[in-house]
Amino acid sequence: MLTELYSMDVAQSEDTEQYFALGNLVRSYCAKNWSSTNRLYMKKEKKQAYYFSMEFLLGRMLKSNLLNLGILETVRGGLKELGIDLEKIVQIEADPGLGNGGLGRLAACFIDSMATCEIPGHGNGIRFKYGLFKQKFVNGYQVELPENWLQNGNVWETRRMNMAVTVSFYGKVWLEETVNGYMLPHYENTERVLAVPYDTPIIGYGNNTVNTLRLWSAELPAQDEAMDYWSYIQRRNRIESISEVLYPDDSNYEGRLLRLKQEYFFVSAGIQSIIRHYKKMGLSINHLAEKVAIHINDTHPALCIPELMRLLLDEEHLDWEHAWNITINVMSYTNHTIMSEALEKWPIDMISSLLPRVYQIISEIDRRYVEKMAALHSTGKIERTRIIEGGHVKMAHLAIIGSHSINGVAKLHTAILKEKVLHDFFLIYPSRFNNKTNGITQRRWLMLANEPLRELINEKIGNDWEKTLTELKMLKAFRNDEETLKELAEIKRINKAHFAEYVLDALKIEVDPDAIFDVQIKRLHAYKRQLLNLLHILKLYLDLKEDPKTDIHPRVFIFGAKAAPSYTYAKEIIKLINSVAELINHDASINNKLKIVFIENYGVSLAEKIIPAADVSEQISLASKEASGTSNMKLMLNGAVTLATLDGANVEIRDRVGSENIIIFGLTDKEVYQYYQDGSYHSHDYYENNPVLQRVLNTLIDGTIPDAETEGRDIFNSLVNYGDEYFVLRDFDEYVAAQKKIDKLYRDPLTWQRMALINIAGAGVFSSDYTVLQYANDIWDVAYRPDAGELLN
Ligand code: 26W
Repeated sequence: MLTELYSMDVAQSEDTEQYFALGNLVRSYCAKNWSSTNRLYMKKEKKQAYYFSMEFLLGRMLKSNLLNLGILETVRGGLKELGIDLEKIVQIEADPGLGNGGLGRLAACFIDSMATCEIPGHGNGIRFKYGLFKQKFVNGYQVELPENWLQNGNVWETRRMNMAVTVSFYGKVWLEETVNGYMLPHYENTERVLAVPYDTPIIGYGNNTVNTLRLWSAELPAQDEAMDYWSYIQRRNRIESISEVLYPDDSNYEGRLLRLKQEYFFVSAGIQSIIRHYKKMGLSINHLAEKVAIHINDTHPALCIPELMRLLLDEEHLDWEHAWNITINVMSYTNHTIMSEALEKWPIDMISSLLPRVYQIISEIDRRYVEKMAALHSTGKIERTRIIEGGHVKMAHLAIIGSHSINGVAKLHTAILKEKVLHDFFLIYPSRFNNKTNGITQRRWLMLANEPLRELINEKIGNDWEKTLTELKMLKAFRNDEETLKELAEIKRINKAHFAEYVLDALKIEVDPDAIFDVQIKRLHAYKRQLLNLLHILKLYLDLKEDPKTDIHPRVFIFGAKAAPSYTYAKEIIKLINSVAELINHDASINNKLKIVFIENYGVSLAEKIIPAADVSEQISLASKEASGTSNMKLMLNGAVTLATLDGANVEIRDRVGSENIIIFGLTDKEVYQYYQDGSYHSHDYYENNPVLQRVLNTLIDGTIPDAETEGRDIFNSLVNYGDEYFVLRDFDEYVAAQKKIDKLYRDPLTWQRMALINIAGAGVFSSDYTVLQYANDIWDVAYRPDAGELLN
């Protein structure tokens, strides 16, 4: 392959050529299974599920492809014989950061699991030219740089020009009755965009299934090239910008036209290509819902609903009732957040001028909804739930009204949707609501990221768990086996030493692998409360300053977090953490008892390094706000002990490991809602009445923290004087007490390792294999691996 690609032999080649040669080999190795999977699906007319997601946060693919193909060890060994280190060449691959956080990574775990569980399921999204911005710290401030991940090419994708489709924007539309009585739309002056698919094979683990991730790129259609030069360039730039950048917002709605264009672009292209493919099987459009399921990952692809209606009405000439029936049966929707600032709603003017025909259809869906509900529900409820209201189109309402299934992502989250956030809808459509607790793939997050742990587990209980993760429960038999617990400790120590090397190399910070590695890795958001973590660190710092003999086990606090570039408050928190790190890491009197490591540019590849090295998993969001969380699952699977509020999936983690093996603190969701109801939270009182907390908060404004005056002051005010929206001060004491407990437990190594072991043993239910099987069974009604049925509880 090296010779074919680069006309050189191994001795002459460098890492980059070796990486691309190997990548090409792997791709051709799976090519046969890829086409035979497609042929099989076609021949058997298998129902297909399509996961529509704005984001797929894939991470590097070379090793996961090798693992799933079952040739990781063979290739590693073969390369070694040639004097090549696999670990070195996998680093060459750009980490495709086509997602912000949890939602995008979930989509990536799901497509891996669908292929593994032999579910005919594929991803559909956008081939962003630039991934999520690259984060750099300059003087402690976050600076965003472009992430040009495609610069050196992408071995995994195949451009399929013959499958390109056209997506139309703008223009005028009017309806005209044809001789056979159809109302047909006529379009004038539309802007046409060519959507070109790039397909990536998604390889199942230990089987012959290879599904497809189809990502769309926006290009100028060929016939438009006959224009004058400058108009051509301008138009090309405008069109190509559609698939250029991923919006860096997480849980924050940005009402921008380009974003709406992106959403319609991949929705329309995806649905057109699904229908085209469906029709190739020669089936009548009337049976579409028997062969196709479309999943809407958060509201970003909610235009799937009017777009499918448009195609069924205008192209297939179905009548409204019939088309609507099909649409509801095809569509299902997952909600990923209850944060009101994340709820997408588009101004009528924007959507009606960009997508005139789609807007007509949305209006008609809304009109019929109101009409139908009038006899059944109060006007108040109808007004609160209709799609078009207050000059906006509410995307969540559209998604709910047009889907047969609406799910939350953890038990608590789904309960809150039913009882609070979507209560009106729950009363209207009770049977549509269901829960699907998130999951993670054990292949990337244990088998690849933590090879020593994988080996130890295999030694103890065999390798059935690799296919059936709940088998990890067998580890419980070793809970009192000192030898196993010590081996577990050794592995953690190795992983920590490994990560410490990276930290020294990349950040020039020396950390002690015998310290507690306390990890909070997730997007920076006020509700996730990185600030609570920081206030506790400041408390320890003050304790040590006051009495250097304060008895605490040394700690390394590890943060990884990007802030949305427009989220000023989150960026201030980043600067503050970095300033506190400056202060503490360079204070000799602290005697290395505290260190702060804020990893730059946190993403999938860094997560793979950090998670195996973690002792403590910080999951400290304000109860009710974190829909599920998935880093909590990855960290537990790698033997970290969770320090958590009863939020999202933390509740289910507690149920699995028992209260003795997780440290829970803080308000419950019920208490939070109670506070909202009686408006009785006054953060200022906590500042006034709690001297320890007061002393800690004062460091934000009294010059203790270097070079962060403005940030310190703003953050102080937000907590003390402006109401402390996320109850940081309220939960402070309980958090400090919980951290003390961690300190004590850690100093008893056997007890600690027993907790770690029980966490690993209990993590089995959080495999995304189970999650996707439940989607396949309960929502999509598609087939799956015959022996997987028993995995569904
Ligand atoms: C429109 C802007 C925008 C962008 C992204 C709004 C909302 C989002 C996502 C829904 C944010 C997100 O990633 N949510 C996370 O989804 C994970 C997977 O279900 C959950 O585990 C996290 O708790 C949730 O915050």
